[in-house]
Amino acid sequence: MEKYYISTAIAYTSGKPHIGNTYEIVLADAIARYKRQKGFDVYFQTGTDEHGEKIQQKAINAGKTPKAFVDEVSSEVKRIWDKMNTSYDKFVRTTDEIHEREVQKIFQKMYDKGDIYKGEYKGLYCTPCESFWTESQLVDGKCPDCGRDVEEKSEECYFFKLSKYQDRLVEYIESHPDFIKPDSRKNEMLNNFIKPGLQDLCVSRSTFDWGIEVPFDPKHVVYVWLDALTNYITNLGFDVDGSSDEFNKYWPADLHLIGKDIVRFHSIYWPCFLWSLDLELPHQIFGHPWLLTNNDKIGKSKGNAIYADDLVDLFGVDAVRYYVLHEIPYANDGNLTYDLLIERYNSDLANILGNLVNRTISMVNKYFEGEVKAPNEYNELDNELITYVNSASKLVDEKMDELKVADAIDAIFEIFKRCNKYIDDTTPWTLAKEENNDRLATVLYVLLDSIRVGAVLLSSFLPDTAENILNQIKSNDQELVFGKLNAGIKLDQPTPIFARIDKEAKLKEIEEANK
Ligand code: ME8
Repeated sequence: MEKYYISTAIAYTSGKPHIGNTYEIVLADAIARYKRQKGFDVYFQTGTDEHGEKIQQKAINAGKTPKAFVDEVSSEVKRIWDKMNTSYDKFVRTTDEIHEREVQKIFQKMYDKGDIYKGEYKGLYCTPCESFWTESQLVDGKCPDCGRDVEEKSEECYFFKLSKYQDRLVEYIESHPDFIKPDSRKNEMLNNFIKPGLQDLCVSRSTFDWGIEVPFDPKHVVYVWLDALTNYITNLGFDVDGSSDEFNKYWPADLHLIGKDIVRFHSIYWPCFLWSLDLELPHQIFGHPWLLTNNDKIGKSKGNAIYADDLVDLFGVDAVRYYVLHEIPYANDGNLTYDLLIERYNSDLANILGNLVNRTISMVNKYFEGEVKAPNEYNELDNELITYVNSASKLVDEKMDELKVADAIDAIFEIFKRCNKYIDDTTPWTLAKEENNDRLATVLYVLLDSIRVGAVLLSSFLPDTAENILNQIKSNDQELVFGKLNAGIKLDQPTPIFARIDKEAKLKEIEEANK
């Protein structure tokens, strides 16, 4: 069985993850589930990034030890990932003993090899981003990543010889067009960061101690990005002295799914660290766009953060999954407001999907006492729908191969849209009135089995909804071709999915709750 290793970024344990962070795990989950459905042996890893000055400061502010603080936040992250019904195989923490031990061995190996050396760093430092910047990288004198103030800082530190790998990196990226995606991010990395010249990277800190100690110089802790990036290999069993079978099976990763703001760390530092360890590079780094709320960047400190668990309580898991998967285009930022979410919910989930399933099963009950009748001859109208249904799986594959998840969902919803139109065109109630039971049987069968194929395809994206629909039509047939539903089975009365939301009332309820 072909393997597929997918990872998300590991979330900072500086606070509760907002809906933007949660978008990433849901996106990864959809891809992981899709790959499993395609027969891949998937390893899906996520987790939390727990060291560094920022987190230490947060813990102090909260009156807690760093460890107690990160334990709490990490379990909150995990709780939300679970609430979103994500199917990760491993949740790693950078405070895991296996990780800490291996990071020390990695640092030692790089040092012994001559890739890490001791020096002094002077520069402009952004504490929230834990990054040093050069004057020319600043934007309006501020941190180019977060826009906050930077301060002059100088410290003794260990450097990683990034410069040594510059030519190899340019050559690699240029000869592997799929390594950094989307292309706009690749070009940005090459032209703005790599080609202008890579400076050696300060990979230790001595001004705080919440980190992994440098094994041969314990007043230093390992730079948080060297610590964090290696999560992709340590928990899987990479070992400087001989790695586990699991590691050898799954590495290199097929996809590191991360946000656009951290593509730089993954496409510059990470490859060079891996080369230093004589490891292969991951096949792809995909920098997804951001989710904005009210068209504004979400910031924990801005007070505009929307949290996934609150949304789930209001709308249900699959409605939230649907929104984030469908409304964030491949390369541009997406926007989330309660208003938009309710609109999408009503137009897509309630009207197109929920209503279709409900209507169809109701008609089977009304006209045939719940019995699924065998179809008779198909006419042109039937064949038109059936042809689309049979092509949908290929359309989804094409979109998913490019990680165009929203487009893949559109291709699936096209089935449901066409089913609704098919009901309008065939008017089953007229057939019933005319007692044209042969034709009515065919129409209802075409609808039911189109819904079945749609639901099977939907299971990577909205797993609970898909299961619910398949249960209601009493099918566990996973085949993605039309015509597999058994005739003769008896369906119960439908249980509605995605009941319409009264927008005004819901917005009022949210406003009250937020007071
Ligand atoms: O960056 N929309 O952690 P993090 C979409 N610990 N994605 C967003 C987002 C938004 N509004 N805001 C953040 C870190 N993200 C590091 C990663 S990996 C070795 C270390 C994404 O908690 C962000 O781009 O700040 C990142 O991929 C993930 O959420 C975690 O962000």
